[in-house]
Amino acid sequence: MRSRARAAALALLLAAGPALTGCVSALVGPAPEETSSPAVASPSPANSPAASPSPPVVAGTVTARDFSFEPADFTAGPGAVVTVTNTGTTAHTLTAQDGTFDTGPVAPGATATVTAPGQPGAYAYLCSFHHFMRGILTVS
Ligand SMILES: [Cu+2]
Repeated sequence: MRSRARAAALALLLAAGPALTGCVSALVGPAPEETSSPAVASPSPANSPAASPSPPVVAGTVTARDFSFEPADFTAGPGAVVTVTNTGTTAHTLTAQDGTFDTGPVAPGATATVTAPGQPGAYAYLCSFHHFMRGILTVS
């Protein structure tokens, strides 16, 4: 286990966070769902029409891998839905530190969603299994 080296790599990834924010803005923007994206492939089994009268807009996608989020820092509109895809080989969660949102365990290869808080602000989150996996969801 070369966890020390891994931690160093993670630190580098986190340092790159602000640079990644630009990418997310593009994701979060008004861009209509383009069918060309190979990563989308969402079968959405939980397509319950009775659930919500006005479905919130899709804000973007975060990837949880071993052992970081990409992008770690991202922006979503109030109440927007963020899709979390786990491309790693172990389960991860995307959990607000204040408990506002939580995917619960996301198995390798699985996808989950969280709903961004309705109140603008910066919400720190982490993986409840690996507390060094962290990021910030900015609601604005
Ligand atoms: Cu994790």
